[in-house]
Formats: sequence, C-alpha cells, structure tokens
Amino acid sequence: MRKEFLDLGKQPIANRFLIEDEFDDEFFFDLKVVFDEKTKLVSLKEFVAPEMMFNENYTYHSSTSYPMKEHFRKTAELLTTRYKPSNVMEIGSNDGIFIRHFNPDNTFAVEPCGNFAKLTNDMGYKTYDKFWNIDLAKLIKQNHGTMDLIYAANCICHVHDLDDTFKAVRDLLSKDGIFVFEDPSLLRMMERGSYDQLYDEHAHIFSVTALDNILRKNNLIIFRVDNLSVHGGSNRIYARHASIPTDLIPDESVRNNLSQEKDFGLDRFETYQVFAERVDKSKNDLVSMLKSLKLEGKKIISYGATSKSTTVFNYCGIDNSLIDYITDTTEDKQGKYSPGTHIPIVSPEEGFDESVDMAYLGAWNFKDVIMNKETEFTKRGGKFITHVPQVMMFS
Ligand code: DWN
Repeated sequence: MRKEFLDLGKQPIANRFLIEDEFDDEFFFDLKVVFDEKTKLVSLKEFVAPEMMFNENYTYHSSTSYPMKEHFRKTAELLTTRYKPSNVMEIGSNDGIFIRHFNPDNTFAVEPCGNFAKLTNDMGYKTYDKFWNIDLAKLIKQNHGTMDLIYAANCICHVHDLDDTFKAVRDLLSKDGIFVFEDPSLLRMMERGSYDQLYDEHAHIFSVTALDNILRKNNLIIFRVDNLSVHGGSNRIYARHASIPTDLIPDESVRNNLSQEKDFGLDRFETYQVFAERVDKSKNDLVSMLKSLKLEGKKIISYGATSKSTTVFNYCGIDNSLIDYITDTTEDKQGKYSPGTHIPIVSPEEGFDESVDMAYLGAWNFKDVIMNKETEFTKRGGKFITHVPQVMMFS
C-alpha cells in the first residue's frame, strides 16, 4: 500500500526554463510523495508524462561541470578495467559524457531527448532516440546482440515503470553481463534534509532496500553498492542475472547498505513523517532568513539554476521579490526565467559582480567547487546561503 507523507505543493516542469511568452500556459502538477509499504519504494504520487520533460528542448548538459566530466571518465575507466566488457550500452546518454570514453564500434546509446541523441549520433555512437522499454530492448538485441555492460546514470530513477525497465535490461544483458546504474540516495536525502531531490523527473528516490526487492522480483540481483558523493550523495548499484551462477556474489557493501538503511528506519513510514516535519521547518527558516536579509537591504542572488532549486522556490514561494536573479553557466538557460517563480537567469559574468551580498546555493551539490572558485566573493564579505543540511549562512 502506498502512503503519502509529503506535499510540496504545485510544481512546474523543473528543467523547463521559460521565455516571457510561455508564462501564461505553464504546466503545474501536485508534487506529493508516497512510501510503498510492500516494496519500501519512495515515489511521486503523480507522475508527469515523460514527453513533457524529456524532449528536444532538454537543457541539462551533464558536461557543463568539470567534476561530472571527471566522475564519468573515472567511472568508464573503472568499469573497463574491472569487467572488460566487449560491448556497452548506456540508457540516458545525455551529451555523451560517459560513452565518449568507449569505442563507438561497440558502444550504443538510448536517449529520448532529440537534441542529445543527435549530438551523440554525430559523435559516431549509434543512439536510439527513444524511451527505454521492452520493445526497444528487443530491437537493440536484434540489431547488435546482447550487451556485456548496461549502464545508466541519473536515469533509472526517472523511469515510471520499474518492472518494465528491469525486465528490458534483463532481456538485453548477456549471460555474464552486468547492469550498473547510479542515482541519488534516499538515505543521503533523508540525512541531509535535501527534499529538493524531489521534482518531476525524479519519479523515485531509491534506497538499496527498495531496489533489492524490485530487482529480485525481476530476476536480477545486486552484488555490489558504491556510495558516491556526486549529486548530493548517490548510490552506484551493480546487478547481474539472479539465476545464472557467477563469481559475483553479493558482497559486504550490499549488506552494509541494507543494514545502515534499516538502522535509519527507511523501512518504516514513521521515519518519513518525521522527515516531512523537517521539510516544513526548512521552508519556514529559509523564507524568514531571506525576508529579514531583504529588510536589511541586501542583494540576494541564486547560484545555479538547478532542477532542485525549482522545487525549493516553488514550495517556499520564493520569487523575484526575495531573489534578484539566478546566475548559471549553461548558455541555454541564460536569458530565460526559472520554472514557476519566473526569476530571471543570467550568466555569472553578467550577474555575479560586486553588488551581490548573498548567494543562495541552488547547486549546493557543487559547494566545494563553488567555494574554491568564488574566494573573491567571500573575501569581500559575501555570504552563501543553503538549506542543506539545515538553513544557514556561511563563507
Ligand atoms: O538527474 C538529474 C541530475 C543529474 O541533473 C536531472 N534530472 C537534472 C539535473 O539536476 P540539477 O539541475 O539539479 O543538476 P545540477 O548538476 O546540480 O545542476 C547544476 C547547475 O548549476 C547547472 O545548470 C550548471 C550550474 N553551475 C553553475 O552555474 N556554476 C554549476 C557549477 C558547478 C557552477 O560553478
């Protein structure tokens, strides 16, 4: 049974940055979050149609940040050295940040955002401009045979029907093949109070506990889990066929993650009720802080036009009266407005100048990188604001 524990109000498409003409017919949905007592899966109560989010106008380029480029380079190196796959397929290849480290002759990709599918096809990687499902898995198997490594980053949590997704993976995976995927960790979200991991694209936030249940049901088994620092804390899950004997037996990392999650109470509804109270407090604290800084006449901007900040601004009702504008390095976002709250977005060159007193960290997951880069700002008295793990100001 699915039980609701959190209501983040009316929310727009998190990554749909707008021009003024688009304000009037903007789409909103109810962002409510549920816990499934049976599988222990945390999901959005109402899913948004995938075509509305993932299409040829998708603006999130994984390669815009150097740390993510490095992350995927190292991941590709590690998986190649450790498992020596003879062929590779990525689900949700975005701008090719991961596949670019493999030979195009035996590397394939699936990417429903037409702009990115075109990009990676042009790079020489056969990219299927479609949503991942059983039919597509059949087609790929017919065209290229089974796959030794199926990889996905920040993509499986976007998929609504997990049973269909995992069945499709199982059908395409070679006998000794491995399925590796990474997504934000539910445990880290709960520990850090980072409720802004919840937005339209994130249909689910995974615990290892829930994935263990759902993968087993689909005849796949987790044999290893890596805890990663990227995107505010993620888990990389390694799975294989459950019914084919191999050397890859579930190791200590699986047991440790399952027991840590049990200790935290991720298998109990009450834990989520406590989290909801913390989210409510976070909203009140952030709004009061911004309002009192405004009364003192401070200029506050937001650093990074993220999907996460779409959730925060719409849930907390933070608009242009509290945040003057947002700076972001992504050209496709500049000159546009934030979803729902319509705060203007400019380049850092244009907006991150001496007049800025405070910067709310929309991209709090890049805190260290940003702090290292913006020493001039903090030296002259500028302060950053975040809500993770609690609302605070720092420099
Ligand atoms: O799963 C998803 C994750 C991986 O990425 C997607 N559903 C959408 C997206 O989520 P996000 O928008 O919250 O991602 P980021 O990576 O936190 O976005 C960072 C944004 O901040 C980018 O637009 C780039 C910008 N940025 C900046 O302006 N200056 C980033 C850095 C590091 C900077 O110094």
